[in-house]
Amino acid sequence: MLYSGKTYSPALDSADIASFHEMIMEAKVITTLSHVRPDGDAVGSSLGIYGFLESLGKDVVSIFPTAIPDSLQFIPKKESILIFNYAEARATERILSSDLIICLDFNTPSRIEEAGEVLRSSKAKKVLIDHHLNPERDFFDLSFSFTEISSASELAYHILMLMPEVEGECSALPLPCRRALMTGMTTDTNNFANSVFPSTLMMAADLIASGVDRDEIIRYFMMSYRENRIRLMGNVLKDFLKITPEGIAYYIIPHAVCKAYDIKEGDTEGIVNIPLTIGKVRMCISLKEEPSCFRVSIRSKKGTSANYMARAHFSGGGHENAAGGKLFIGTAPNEGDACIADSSMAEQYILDAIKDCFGNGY
Ligand SMILES: [Mn+2]
Repeated sequence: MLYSGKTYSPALDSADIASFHEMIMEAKVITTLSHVRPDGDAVGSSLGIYGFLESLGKDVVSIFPTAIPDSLQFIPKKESILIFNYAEARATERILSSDLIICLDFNTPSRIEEAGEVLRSSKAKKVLIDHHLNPERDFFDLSFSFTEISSASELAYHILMLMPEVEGECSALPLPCRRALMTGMTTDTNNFANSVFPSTLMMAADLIASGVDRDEIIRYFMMSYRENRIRLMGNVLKDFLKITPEGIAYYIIPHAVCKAYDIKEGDTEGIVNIPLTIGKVRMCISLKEEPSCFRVSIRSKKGTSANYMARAHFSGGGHENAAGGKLFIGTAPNEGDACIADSSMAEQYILDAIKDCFGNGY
């Protein structure tokens, strides 16, 4: 007997899908917008939606608040991308003159810095496609927000599959669009290591069957790092990683070390996952020193909440087992100066945060 096939997808409301489609049809100028320091999911979900809209003949531009890392330069048409920080006037004008803005892979305008302020003052219809906890639903005209899903790219995929132009046949989407969605999902799951659901595997199966080359994606995005990144990883794991008796791993990467290894934006990503492979480690907290603050990245195993730690102590948040934030701690040389990040103060702060979380029966 032939396997009849079964589909898995998030519980998307058909009225929401219909209203999203109607917004697309009515809009002349459409913009996709994603988060600061865009990762694979931000770029993948944006270019996935972009590809679909372009195939409908829409005037569409993708905006990212800050630059896209070199490893993600799989952009179909560079002229259709705007980086807010580099082209602020044009990006502002675009956000303000759009009829429809599709926000991908972030949950509130506050997460995207100045671009968020412009977004708040835009009269465009705003649609959210996201998988983070605690979305600011009231801000959006329509929200597709699910946390039981691998990535914004996967959510975008399921939404696109329900568009009347696609009707569940993913090969109706242009190949670069399918490739972008597959890339976003693959990077956000850390190559199927976390947040994988039946719907995720179904998406992967359909995309591979439709001709998306997964090997090429892996080679391009997970096997083309610079040597310096790996050398830095070794240094961090050997010299900076500490593990508390509670099973919390943490490290602070000093700015001078990043400089010595000529580390670029995105190069330190992924190091935070490595200590989690140690049996006794339940959570890993990564701090990277920047001139006036520490960039914080937290990963945890099931049963320990990275999101709680990020929200309670690092002015951030994200997902239950993957979250981020910032820590402003240090001393100002003179009153009114920006403070200089101080590593020993930061270490004490981390230890207090761990004590606080675990002391409260967390
Ligand atoms: Mn994501």
